[in-house]
Amino acid sequence: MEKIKYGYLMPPDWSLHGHGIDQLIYLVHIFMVALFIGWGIFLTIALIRHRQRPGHQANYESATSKLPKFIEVGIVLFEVFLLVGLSFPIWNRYKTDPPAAEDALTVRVVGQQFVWNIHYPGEDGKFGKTSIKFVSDFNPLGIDPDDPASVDDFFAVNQFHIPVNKPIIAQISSKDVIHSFGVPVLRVKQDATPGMAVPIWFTATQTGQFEIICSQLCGVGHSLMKGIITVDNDEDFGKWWQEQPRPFKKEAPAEAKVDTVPESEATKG
Ligand SMILES: [Cu+2]
Repeated sequence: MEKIKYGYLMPPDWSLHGHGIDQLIYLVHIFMVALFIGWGIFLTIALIRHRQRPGHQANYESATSKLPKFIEVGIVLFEVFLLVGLSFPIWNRYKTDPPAAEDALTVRVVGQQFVWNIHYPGEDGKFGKTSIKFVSDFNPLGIDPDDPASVDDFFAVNQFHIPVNKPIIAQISSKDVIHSFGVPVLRVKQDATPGMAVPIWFTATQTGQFEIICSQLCGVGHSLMKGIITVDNDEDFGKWWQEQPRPFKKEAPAEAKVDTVPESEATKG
């Protein structure tokens, strides 16, 4: 995988929705720098002007200037504007307007100490049922092998392939502790909580291989909990999709066996 050079600024943004998030982050940084410089100047003036020296006595009456109060009120108003005026609309646009399921690829992303399991629904678009009783080394997601919807399902561990320029709906969940599904270049971050499947959606605009990182301290192997998200063009994605083995496909169709039963036996009873 080619190493992404993040540099000193933000990682590159290769998502459709990330622009607003980046703008907000930059704005908050500018605001914080302004606050830092302002408070630094205030502190320096206070230290020099009110230092101890002969012939000066402390004044126990508080300052009468209204200026600090106005500045404080101004800061509070600006923070309210950041939250209500800017953050809420971005959140609203990003979080409350899911793409139509027909236009999107829906996958399940299930965190586990310390890997990411990706469950694809196969051609029928339906996920096979899952249950804890089917979980094994070969079936980490516990997909029910007898559910008809499982036949074309497949899963991948730490390898998340998606097509470029297509909306992806990812149901984020966890098998054990709280993880957090994070893809910096797609501006995606969502906690993975056991017992919950939280849908998120995003559209990648650039092909390539990027890092999935767990963004929530989840145990001793937390720092190793990295996956790779591969954004393919449609052709490569189609090829990859076809190549994936379908572990729950029944090799011998049931009809073939019926043929071997003598007709007299089959019609008995
Ligand atoms: Cu984790």
